[in-house]
Amino acid sequence: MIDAQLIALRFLKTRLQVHPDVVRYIQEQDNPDLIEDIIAQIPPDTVVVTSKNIPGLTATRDGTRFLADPTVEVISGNAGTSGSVNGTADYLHYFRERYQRLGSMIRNRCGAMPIEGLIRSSRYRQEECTIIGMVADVKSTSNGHRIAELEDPTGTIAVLFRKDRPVFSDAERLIHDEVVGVKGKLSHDGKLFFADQMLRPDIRIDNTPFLSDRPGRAVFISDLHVGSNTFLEQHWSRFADWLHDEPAGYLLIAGDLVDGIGVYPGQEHELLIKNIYEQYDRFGELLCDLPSRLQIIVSPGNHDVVRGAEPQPVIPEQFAKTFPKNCTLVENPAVVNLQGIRVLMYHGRSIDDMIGLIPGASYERSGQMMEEMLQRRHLAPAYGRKTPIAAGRQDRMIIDPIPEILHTGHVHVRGITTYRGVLGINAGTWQSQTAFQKQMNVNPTPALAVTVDLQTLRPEIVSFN
Ligand code: D5M
Ligand code: FE
Ligand code: ZN
Repeated sequence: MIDAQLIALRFLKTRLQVHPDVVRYIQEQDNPDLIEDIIAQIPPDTVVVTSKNIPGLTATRDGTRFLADPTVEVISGNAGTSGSVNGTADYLHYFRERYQRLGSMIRNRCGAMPIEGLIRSSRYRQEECTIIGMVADVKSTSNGHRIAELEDPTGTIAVLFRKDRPVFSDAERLIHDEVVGVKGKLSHDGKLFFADQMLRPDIRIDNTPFLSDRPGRAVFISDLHVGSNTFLEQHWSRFADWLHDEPAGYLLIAGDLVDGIGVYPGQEHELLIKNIYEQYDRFGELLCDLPSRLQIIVSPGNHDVVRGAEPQPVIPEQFAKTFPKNCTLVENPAVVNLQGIRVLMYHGRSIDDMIGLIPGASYERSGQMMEEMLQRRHLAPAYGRKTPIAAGRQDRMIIDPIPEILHTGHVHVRGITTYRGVLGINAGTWQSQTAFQKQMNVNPTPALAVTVDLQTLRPEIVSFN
């Protein structure tokens, strides 16, 4: 494999900086001539070499689009699709499917060997090869290296990521149950695999978002927590007034519509509306006060009345009696199509788990958390922690197709990011800090909305503080 530092140095010699994505791409291609090809075709005045400078790479869009007009098309996450789990057979199917689908995204970029075949034969010892596995376990050694147990349908192997290798920064962010490829060499005795490089399913570096061919604006929010005494009703009414003059066609709400009942200890002392039906009635009234031209898309979160296990079903009819007609109820997660722009809505409970597992991750950086999801092509990689997942036959948490926009919530902290052409939006909350959040050291950024122009995908933050 070509050393990352050598690649960077070669570009520096030509007074060029190089984006880490390009370094990674050159390493994956394992073609040293590519560096000279890039340099030969660099336009003058270039400072940083990006994926646009790689010859032969052209803008790639994921799939074809059918332009839903004027209504919103729900691609996945329609009512009644969350399903139940039927015993261990479904559970096994779930993980096999997760492995196959995420593994095939990696296999497209490298030829991988089955783990069992690799261990059995002595032929491959000390030869560079690639394996693809699900992380069954991962921990640090007493010397500060990282060791992971990778599992594929044929077998398992211990993989060592040395702390003095560039691959270590990827290995530090390994999460249980994610699927990764590892390039490296098997030890003499066939018991340990030494990793040189890690490949995640990821988004292609030439991924280019679809743009709407006609004007359109969408507004993104989440986490209203109606019914809580910390719901910011005055800020909300300012938002409602603003919407009357804003030429937006769509309003998307990514969960925690109401505060719910009995969600956290002592919640009853912080509820203004202590009846769950009345909480949804009030939420519906708030939506009715918004302009009727809006298409409103509503998905649930962990405070909502539906089961906590993801995918979460749509808000049941008996709670949605006051909701306006221009309101579409979807599951969590869901993919919706707005004028060809695909939006993946996910409340974001898994962010709690990722913050505990990824060094340096924090609630302040919700944008980075969305990048971590996109790199793993999975909304909730770690199974069996704080995020309950209903392991039905299909893994609905896999990020496929690639959306133009990933819309999350839950953390109550605003975050906006663009990762390989995908716009990540977390608009924060409409609830001020609760006593519980104070205790947890969560510092919310309330009363913000994010608007996106569907012709440019440019986001803008609007504050109602
Ligand atoms: O989550 C609101 C915020 O509070 C979000 O940043 C996660 C955080 N939170 C929620 N529950 C917990 C627990 N149990 N530990 C630590 N942090 C937590 P919401 O879903 O609106 O309550
Ligand atoms: Fe919330
Ligand atoms: Zn939440």
